[in-house]
Amino acid sequence: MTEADALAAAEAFLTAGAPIRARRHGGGRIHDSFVVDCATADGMRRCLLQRINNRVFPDVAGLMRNVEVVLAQLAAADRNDQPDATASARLKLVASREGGSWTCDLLGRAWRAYEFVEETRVVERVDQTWQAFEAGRAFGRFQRAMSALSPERLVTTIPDFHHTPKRLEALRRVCADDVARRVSGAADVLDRVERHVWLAPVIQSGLDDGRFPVRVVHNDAKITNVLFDAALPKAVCVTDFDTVMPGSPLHDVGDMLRTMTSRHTEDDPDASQVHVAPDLLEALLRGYILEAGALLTAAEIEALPLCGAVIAFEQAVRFLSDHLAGDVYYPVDAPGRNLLRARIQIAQTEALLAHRVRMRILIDRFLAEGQGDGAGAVST
Ligand code: GN1
Ligand code: MG
Repeated sequence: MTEADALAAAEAFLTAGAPIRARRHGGGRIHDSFVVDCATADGMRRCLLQRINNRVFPDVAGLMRNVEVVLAQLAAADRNDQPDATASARLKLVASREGGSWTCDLLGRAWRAYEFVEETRVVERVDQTWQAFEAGRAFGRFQRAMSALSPERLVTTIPDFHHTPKRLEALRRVCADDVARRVSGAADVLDRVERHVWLAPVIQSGLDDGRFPVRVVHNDAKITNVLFDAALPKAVCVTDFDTVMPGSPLHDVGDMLRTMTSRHTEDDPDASQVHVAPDLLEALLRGYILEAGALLTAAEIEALPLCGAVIAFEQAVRFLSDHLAGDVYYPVDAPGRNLLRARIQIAQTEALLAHRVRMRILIDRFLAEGQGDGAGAVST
């Protein structure tokens, strides 16, 4: 996929002005993303053009209907929210010339475009305490907005996406096949995965037996899916609605704990440096509970301290499976990259497990503060 392909594809959208240049954009592992400059009478306007990966999302029409429903729900929530609300409605799709929210080119490739959200930035590595607080608030606010949306309104774009036991079964199958002859070289990570298999059913069993309600959640609540203000210490909105589907808030909190409590990226090569930073942990939980604490049931609250370890474990299993299968899902810059990623995630799993008691204390404190004096309680 070249920048020239992207520029040609941009012509199919009603962009503000004429597309004149396309540059590859780093964000995301699944789609090909480009920033397209469009010349208008008032200067340059930009859009984010994405070639949708239809191997991962075969039902592109269903995916894009979901995105439209989610955007409409966010806009409605913003209208009803506080004046200083995080403006999720700033995300807008650019209509295609045919009037839809996406197009298919002559080669059968699916494309969509968003207006570029100017004066924002993505944080790859959380290094400031306020970033964890703001990101927790942003996803908490997102969950609150989605709480009014019935799960039946959305199609399931990827079945069993956070079904951790099925992810583990898939790993076992890839190990048995060993098509890429990589199992022996991954023995250390496989051993550590085995030690933590008890984590696999923790969230899923609660969904299966009805202890945890099924709700519309983001499902990819990682730090790089938050847009921060370019100048001010605040989050503007969350992005990437492709996996917004029925699930559990525990999946989202798990992804937040996995990606926002350590001053690391998923791609750092050195797993020995993985840690849970107490300031980030506290800020994240405080921000999230401030916005979404009142939504949760007693059973969900009970499970919160474990969900980060469950989702880090699941992500370790996914990276490891992909490594053993020969890097067929996640793009890599070199062979072995997915194994390094799996090592980071299993180290994160262990670090999060070691902080369970601390999390329980913090969660109970923030919930009590929210209910006690009303400060920070959910107020819509
Ligand atoms: C993928 O494409 P991106 O970066 O939004 C993946 C997530 C993983 C994540 C790990 C559809 O997300 O589930 O947690 O990578 N999305 C899909 O970085 O598989
Ligand atoms: Mg995603």
